[in-house]
Amino acid sequence: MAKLDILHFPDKRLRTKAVNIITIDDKLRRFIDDMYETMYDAPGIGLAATQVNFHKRLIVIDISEDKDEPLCLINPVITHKDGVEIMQEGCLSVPGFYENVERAEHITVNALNQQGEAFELTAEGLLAVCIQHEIDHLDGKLFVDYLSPLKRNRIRKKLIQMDKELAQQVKQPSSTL
Ligand code: GNR
Ligand code: NI
Repeated sequence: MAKLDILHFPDKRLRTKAVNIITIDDKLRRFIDDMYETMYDAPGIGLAATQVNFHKRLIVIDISEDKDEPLCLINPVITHKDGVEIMQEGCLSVPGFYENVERAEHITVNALNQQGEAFELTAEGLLAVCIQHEIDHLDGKLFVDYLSPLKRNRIRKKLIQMDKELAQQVKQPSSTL
């Protein structure tokens, strides 16, 4: 198992549109395990492959309190949406920022599991929000895209500054200062 690096907004690679997965083999299953490790370690309730610079249609989710209900969706497609729900969202690719986003309240999604078997899932509440947030990632979309340009630009500038400082800290660890 390995923890993967998560890309941060405004990294252009987060704008890549992911392609469908054709072969579900042991190599992919090992990668899915790495995605779970990365998500649980972060910690987050979901992770899209796009966020770890792998541009295929794959997401992992676990919204359970005890972090024991892993859910993997390969090539997910939303076949039905209804209702409207506003929820405060965060994103591991936009660390430290939380804003209200409007999504569908109920969804039906079709996907493949880690064994390559097709399944259908209906979701509402946090799970529905999370699935829509993750599928957006696969399409190169981020929750900040739903905010005003003013808010988005403020977040962009702060994250560029934060990542610059982080890179400096890596070059000069406190022990050597
Ligand atoms: O950990 C996460 N929490 C979250 C909260 C509200 C709405 C969506 C999310 S997903 C996010 C993890 C993440 O960035 N997934 O792409
Ligand atoms: Ni996200």
